[in-house]
This record gives sequence, C-alpha cells and structure tokens, in this order.
Amino acid sequence: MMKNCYSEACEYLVGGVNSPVRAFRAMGREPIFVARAKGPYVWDTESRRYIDLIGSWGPMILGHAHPKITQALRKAAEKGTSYGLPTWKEVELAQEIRRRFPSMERIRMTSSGTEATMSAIRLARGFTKRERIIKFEGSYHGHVDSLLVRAGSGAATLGTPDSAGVPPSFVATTLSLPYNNAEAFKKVMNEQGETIAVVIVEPVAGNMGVIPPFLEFLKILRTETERHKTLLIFDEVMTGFRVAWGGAQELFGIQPDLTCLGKIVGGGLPVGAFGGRKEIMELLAPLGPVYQAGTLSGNPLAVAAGLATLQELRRPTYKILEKRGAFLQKGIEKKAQEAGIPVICQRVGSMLTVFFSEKPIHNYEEVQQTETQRFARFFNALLDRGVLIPPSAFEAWFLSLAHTESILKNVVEAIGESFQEITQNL
Ligand code: KE4
Repeated sequence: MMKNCYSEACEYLVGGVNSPVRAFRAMGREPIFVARAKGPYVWDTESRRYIDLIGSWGPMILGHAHPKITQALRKAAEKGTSYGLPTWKEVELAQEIRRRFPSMERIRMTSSGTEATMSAIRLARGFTKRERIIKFEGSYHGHVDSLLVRAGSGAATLGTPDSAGVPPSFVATTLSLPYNNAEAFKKVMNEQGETIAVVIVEPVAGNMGVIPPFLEFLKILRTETERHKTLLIFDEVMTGFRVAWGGAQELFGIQPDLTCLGKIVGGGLPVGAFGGRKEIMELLAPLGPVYQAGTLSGNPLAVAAGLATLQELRRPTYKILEKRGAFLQKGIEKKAQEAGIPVICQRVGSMLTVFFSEKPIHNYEEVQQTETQRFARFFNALLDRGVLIPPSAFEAWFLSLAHTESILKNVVEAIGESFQEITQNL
C-alpha cells in the first residue's frame, strides 16, 4: 500500500514541510512530495510528471539536474564536503559575482538569503551608527525578526504578515512603506531621513507576486538615501542572475550601496552572499567591529554548484529567457481573453505572476484585492493537467533554459483549459 508521505511527514516535520509555502495550505490540498527532477520536470512519489514552474523558488534557472552542476558536485564531493577553512574556489565564485555586480567591491558568503539580508542590515546599522530601517509592504527578505513586518511570500500567503514571537521592540525601528510610492518615501525621508540607517528593497518585487518597479521609484530611493547618508540595499536574492546578467541593478542602471544574493548563486545548494562598497564591508569581522560568521559559509559543494551555474549563464542566455517569458505571457493573455476571464500577467524576464485582476498591480494593497480564491482553483486545475505553479498567489513563477517553446506550448494549453474550467463555476 503506497505510504501517505504527507501524513507520515506530519508526524516528524512541522506541517510536514521544512518551509511553510511548500505545504500548499492556501491551495486547500496536500502537497506533492517530489521523488526526482530533470530539466523542466519534477516527478512526485507516485511517478506523476509535472512541468515545474516553481524552479525551487528561483535557483533552477538551468533546469533541474543540469549535467554541468551534477558533475561539478561529484568532483567536489570526492575532495571532502566541508573544511571550515578558506578555499580558492570561494575566491573564484566571488570573482564571478563581482564581474556581474561591480558594485560588490567586497563580498561575504552565507548559507541562505535570510542570513545575507540579516547580516547586511546589521552592517548598515554599524556603518551609519543609526538604528531605524525602511522596508516595503509585501516585500519579503527572509525570516529576519526586524524584517517580518508586513512581509510578503509565505508570510502574506499565511495571512500573518507580522510574525508571532517577534518582540515589539524588535520591529519598533522598522518602517514599512508602500512599494512603488516615491512620494510617500520622499516624505518620510524629508521628515526622518537623518535617523534612517538603511532602506532595503526588492528591485523587482517578487514576494507579493511579480510587481515591476516604477523606475522613478527606484531613482528616488537612490537620490533620497544619498541625500540623507542612508544606505540602500538591493535585495537581489531573487532578481540576481535572474532578470539580467548583472541583476536588477544592471537592468535599471541604479547602484545600491549593498546587494544581497541567494538562490541562483548556489545553483540549488545553500548559498547566500552580500557585498558592496569596500569602506562599508570592511567594517565586518575579522577586519571590523560588526560580527558575522557561518560554519558552512562558502561551503565547497555549494560553491562548486554556484560556479558551475554562473559559468553557464552568459549574456545571450538572458535574450533566450526573455523570449521564452514573452512567449508564455502572450499565450496566457490570449487564453484568458478566449475564456473571458480578467487576468493580468506581470513579468520581468523569466519571472512572472498571473493575477486574477482587471487592472495592473503596483503594490501590496492592490495585490490583496485580487481573487486569491480563484487562484487556488486555477492552481488545482493546472496541477491536474501536469503543470506545477507556485502554490500561492503571492509568489513568482520561474522559467529555466530547459523550458523550451514546445514545453511552454503545453503549459499554455493547460492554462487555457484551466481558465475554461474555472470560468464554468465563477
Ligand atoms: P532564503 O533564506 O529563503 O534563502 O532567502 C530569503 C529571501 C530573501 N530575499 C528575497 C527577495 C527572497 O525572495 C527570499 C526567499 N524567497 C522565498 C520565495 N518567495 C523562498 C521560498 C520559501 O520561503 O520557501
């Protein structure tokens, strides 16, 4: 008799998962358990195959089980899995990162995006000797206490943007402002700018669904922070190596003081990184008084997977990903029109979200007015047709180089049928 992975898992792992959004709770069904993956596909434990548009929430830009990554891991593993001492490969990965992100004059690697943002915030506070931080509603920067305020991603999906267990004092220094609202930001900076240590922003919002920035908004963040000697952090954990060869800062031509990376930079292994201006970064231990550390930071296996990934990502890659993204978006919009269902597809390169909405979405408040119940029905209709999208209306879908146009044609067909199915019981 097939074991029920989920009920068994719930006996050991909280909610049967190691990260909340994987539990499919907002979709009203048990999660699938993955047995293996290859290219654009994952197979569950019952051998059902899905075209995967989660892509491990971003890292799998080359597709699953890419031979270059598997080979690099095999080679690295034969030399041991962790030393707790510096290796040359970490320098090579740092070189590859800095080629793409010249603003990252000095870099520190971590084991997750959360560690990267948490450490960057601490460093910014140490450098400016100020305490207050600004983030934006619906943005998620990992489960850092001081940033779990009106957060997005799993926090938004669960409807608990402010997490329990975070003492009010930990968020008393956190201001959360509306995304894409340059006026609101400017006003706060005019009144309180001298007390603000740092502004952290997702330069393309991906944790409340994909919301492209107004360029003016990003420009104002940069000019106002400079004016008030506040640091600007681009959280590029999702957009880094995703939206352009040099990330969102290359795409929009805006240079932050600090950048946080994750996901793709580890090729599916646990890697995060943060970096920026030398004079800021050199405040970090062992050179300076801001402490930061990690047993597995720069781990040789993770670095090997990250290096193998970045070496496959060349500038022409992004033209291919842009073409694939545009193909999928066009197909989605055509099918929605045929089904007569109001849908907005918002996309930057190979990250996109389908919103059940009549009008474009520019911020968290507008996201909350979208039809999330309809999204759950759409998710389930697609899953039944072998297409796996993120189990949340507040997430980004990710394409990989393995999602060829013929694969995307199948996705578009399944989306069309799913739109038809959900309109039948609107
Ligand atoms: P991690 O600690 O999960 O590696 O990274 C946190 C993080 C930081 N910054 C941004 C912009 C992020 O998107 C994330 C993590 N993203 C979510 C998905 N939207 C991870 C998925 C999950 O929580 O299971």
